[in-house]
Amino acid sequence: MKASWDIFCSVVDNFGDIGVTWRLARQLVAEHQCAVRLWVDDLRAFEKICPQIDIQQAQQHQDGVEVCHWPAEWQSAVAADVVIAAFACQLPHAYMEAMADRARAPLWLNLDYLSAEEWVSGCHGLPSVKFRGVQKYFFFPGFQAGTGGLLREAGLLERRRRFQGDPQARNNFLEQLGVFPATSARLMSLFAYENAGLAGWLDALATDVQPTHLLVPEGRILGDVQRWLGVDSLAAGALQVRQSLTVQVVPFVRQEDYDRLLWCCDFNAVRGEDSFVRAQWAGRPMLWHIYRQDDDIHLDKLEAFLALYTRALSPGAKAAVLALWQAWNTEAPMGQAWKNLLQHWPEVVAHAEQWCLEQGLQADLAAALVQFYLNWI
Ligand code: TRH
Repeated sequence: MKASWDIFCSVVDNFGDIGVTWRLARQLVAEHQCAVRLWVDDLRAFEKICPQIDIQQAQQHQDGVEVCHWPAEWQSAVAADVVIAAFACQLPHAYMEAMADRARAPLWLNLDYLSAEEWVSGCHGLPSVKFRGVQKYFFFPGFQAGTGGLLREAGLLERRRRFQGDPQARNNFLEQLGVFPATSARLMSLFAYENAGLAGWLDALATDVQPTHLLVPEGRILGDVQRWLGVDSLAAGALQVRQSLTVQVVPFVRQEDYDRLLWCCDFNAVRGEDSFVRAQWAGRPMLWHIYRQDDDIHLDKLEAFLALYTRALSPGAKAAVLALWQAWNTEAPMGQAWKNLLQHWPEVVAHAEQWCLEQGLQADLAAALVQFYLNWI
């Protein structure tokens, strides 16, 4: 019989929590024939990345996943064989009782945040707390051997390469978004939190000899874009030209289309956790706006990732990548850092594909979870 999986997702903010769990749920169904229930407490956030969700329905099926609204007042439910608490969310007490009441205890996992820090491989798979004899385990995604790996659907990289090798597919996709970049333009996407460093970067793009067409999905960075452009409001469809720079606001699209957007671009600025991983699978140069945490502990995570990511670069290219990522994440002036990166462009382009290939050799996170379960039973 198929193993049953319950994934609990509490949307803390933005779209990363649901972005990750929705991807995982679909992949467990499609590639591992698991019966998956995804419990989400905020269907509106879900609807943004998956518009076919009916936010009025407490229970519905999407892509083979049973999507359930996680209500504030928990209704009783039978516990599954495998229970995943995403990003350390607290399960309903009654559900934990149901886990303990099962004839055979379920496998209970905390799916943690993604980090490249070294301690992660030491903690991955370790036991955490117990509830009435039910043991919880830490499960850490990661970039290195000994971690749970990264979410990556079967055939993703092949699909991505086919798309990138087919100019007609790219044009058709961009056309649907109303995007018609000049052939000489560098196409870039910008998905980021508010960032005071943006103005200096846009200045550098506007005065560059090569034109840039910058796609900005509707979201938190728009205020900074507006201020730089000197306009009062910007909505999807808005297009503004300043010297060499064309800025175009694009709608927030479904998750699959955001992947295509990343695949189309020559450079992607991303944020959080999920878009960060998807930009790596796009195989194109990128810039990460890491989610800010108290006491600047996010900067340690940033350093840890940069140490891995830049390991194979020449000293000059490495210094340029480090300077750009550090400037963006400390809201320091970006202009000179961007110009320096352009000096190393061919190397940075080749490296993005190479990094993607290397990461693609790891077992993916869904497969690692299923293996963990098989080893446990
Ligand atoms: O939205 P994020 O900032 O999400 C998170 C949350 O803040 C979370 O609490 C935090 O823990 C985590 O970051 C680190 O960034 P992220 O993770 O990249 O999620 C964005 C999701 O939105 C991702 O699944 C891609 C999707 N997306 C679309 O589907 N369409 C779009 O147009 C865009 C721009 C994104």
